[in-house]
Amino acid sequence: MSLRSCLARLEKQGELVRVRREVDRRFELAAVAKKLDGGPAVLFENVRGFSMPVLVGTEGTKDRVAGNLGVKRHELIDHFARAIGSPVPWTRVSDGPVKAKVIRPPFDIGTLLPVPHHYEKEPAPFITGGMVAARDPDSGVLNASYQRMQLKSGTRCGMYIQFRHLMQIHQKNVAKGRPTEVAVICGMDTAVRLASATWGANIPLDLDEFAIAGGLRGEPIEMVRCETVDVDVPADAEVVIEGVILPDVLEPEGPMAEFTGVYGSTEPKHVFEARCITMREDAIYHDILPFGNEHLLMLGLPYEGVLYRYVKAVIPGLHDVHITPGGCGKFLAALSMTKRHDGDAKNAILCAFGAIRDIKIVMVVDTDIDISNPKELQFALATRVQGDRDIVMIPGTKGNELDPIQDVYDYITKIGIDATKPLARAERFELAKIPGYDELDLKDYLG
Ligand SMILES: Cc1cc2nc3c(=O)[nH]c(=O)nc-3n(C[C@H](O)[C@H](O)[C@H](O)COP(=O)(O)O)c2cc1C
Ligand SMILES: [Mn+2]
Repeated sequence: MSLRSCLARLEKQGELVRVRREVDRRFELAAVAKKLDGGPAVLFENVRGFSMPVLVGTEGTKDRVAGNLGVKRHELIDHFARAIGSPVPWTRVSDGPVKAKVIRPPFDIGTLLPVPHHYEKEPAPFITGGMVAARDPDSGVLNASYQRMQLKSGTRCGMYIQFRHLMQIHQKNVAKGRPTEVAVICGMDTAVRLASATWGANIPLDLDEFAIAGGLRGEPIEMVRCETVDVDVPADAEVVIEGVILPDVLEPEGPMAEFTGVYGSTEPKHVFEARCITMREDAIYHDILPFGNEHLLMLGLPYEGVLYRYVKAVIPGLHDVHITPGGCGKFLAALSMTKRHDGDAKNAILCAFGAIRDIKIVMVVDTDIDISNPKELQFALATRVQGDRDIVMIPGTKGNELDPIQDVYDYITKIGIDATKPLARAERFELAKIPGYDELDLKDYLG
């Protein structure tokens, strides 16, 4: 499903609202988006000074993500895990809607695109929904990942790249004294968006994210060659900014309100220099509100697919996984499983830590707990955990640099919590039931 057909679907289902009143891209747009957070997607049709509308929230809830991918909510993780296992390679086409307008320098990105300025202490607008496509110089395989971009003047942006695949690619280029040619893709369907946020133990550098997106979509993504860089981009993207990551320049970047809900620091970061912008005739600018529900889901959902596939390979009793929004979509993983031995839960904890570096707290529960329900997780924590036996701590590990507590101590202490019932006394933890409750229909009793 393309972004355009997704919009039509959301509108039909009453999951899209249009804001026709003029909004300022500085704070006002983000404030409205935050008020609607967790609710419908929103299309800002009238951003002061721009004719291009801004769209936020197409992936705002799990139900919406599932609907966009044409699966049921409970099938999401399995669908994702399957796409990782059976990627569908993309195909090259000669032309596409994204080539309707081709704009060459000189231009000012901030004048052409209604990039919102989200939070108070940010020094400039940030592109938050841009997927950076780049080619690995060794294998030639494309990589895609989100990297935030701070608008500077003209064709220049700051880019914050943590040590994952894009950074590996860039370091290979730097070693040869070359810039990294990239294309920043703004405005795509759920499949490409989620695939671009996929990372973890079973996602190697030579696994093309556009092929994972093809697996999610159930058909190959059609891609077109860029005008000025050796990169391909989806033919039906809304906006593409072509350019290079400079090999030998770092400039101050930030602070930005990050997925942790707090501001990061100002530090020397990479610099992107645009060479060309291509866009659809009536392009939409696709934004992600940092620390919004959509952002946390887009971080957590792809990790759930990776986590499930990785842990399930070793722990067959694994039932379900959930990366909680309260844990910033990265730090807190809940697993439910059927144990054969009491030690199985701790094995699952070790496995989960191995799957994704960013996971800091893993909690394992029995299958009678709904891990997507915070109340049920707290219940398991409150009634099934014996502190001295069930909590393991692994100090001195590397977490995510943007975790404020890692910033303070320079390392992370990972915490594993076995909140499963001890097998020998499982009957002591049986959940009380009322006979007839499940079948009972209140309509028969009221009115
Ligand atoms: C909305 C969003 C914004 C993100 N911003 C950044 C960022 O600014 N820098 C970064 O290093 N990772 C960022 N990430 C995480 C990476 O995009 C993600 O881990 C990706 O899978 C890395 O892929 P790669 O290893 O193929 O490069 C962001 C993720 C999302 C969903
Ligand atoms: Mn990658």
